[in-house]
Amino acid sequence: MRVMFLILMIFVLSACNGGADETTRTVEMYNAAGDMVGNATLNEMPDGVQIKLKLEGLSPGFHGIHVHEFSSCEGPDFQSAGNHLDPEGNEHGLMHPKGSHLGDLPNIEADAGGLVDAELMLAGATLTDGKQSILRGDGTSLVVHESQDDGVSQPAGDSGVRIICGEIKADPNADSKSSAEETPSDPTETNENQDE
Ligand SMILES: [Cu+2]
Ligand SMILES: [Zn+2]
Repeated sequence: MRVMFLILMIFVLSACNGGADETTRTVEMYNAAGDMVGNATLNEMPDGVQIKLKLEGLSPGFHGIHVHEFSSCEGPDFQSAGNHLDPEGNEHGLMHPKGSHLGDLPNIEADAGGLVDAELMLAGATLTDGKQSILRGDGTSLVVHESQDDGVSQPAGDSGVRIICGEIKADPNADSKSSAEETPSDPTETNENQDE
């Protein structure tokens, strides 16, 4: 009886962990040279997804930032991320009368030292299921641009080239970078044993 209770508790606890993955997510951000330059923490909120962003190494001033449609950040140009996430078929820009894309965000500002410490809200989006989810399919990506987004020009606010990208993966364990912390269940998977 006690064993059954323990098994039940373990099941309940692991189910809770699974739920937590859908309401928060940490995204590693990489520059065009492939260096990790910060991270973004995503949190599910009643009116959208909150993005807490910390970056380094930018040019001082404003930079456009958007959620793009594919979970793929292949440098140096990050074209693999696709266009802005836009499930409703809208125009680009938070200031556009027929806007905006679901993935559109206000500009971020880097200080004189090139640092960004920002808190953004991706209004109307969710980390859970549905059309507005940024974890749809394989997921999406968070892309920072060289210049500022003017909020109205098509298709991307005239914000210039893509300089930093982070994959927002639907399955965070699918990437080898994030699964490296896990202990391999089979000893033959470790490098140490391969040359014996
Ligand atoms: Cu963009
Ligand atoms: Zn857009």
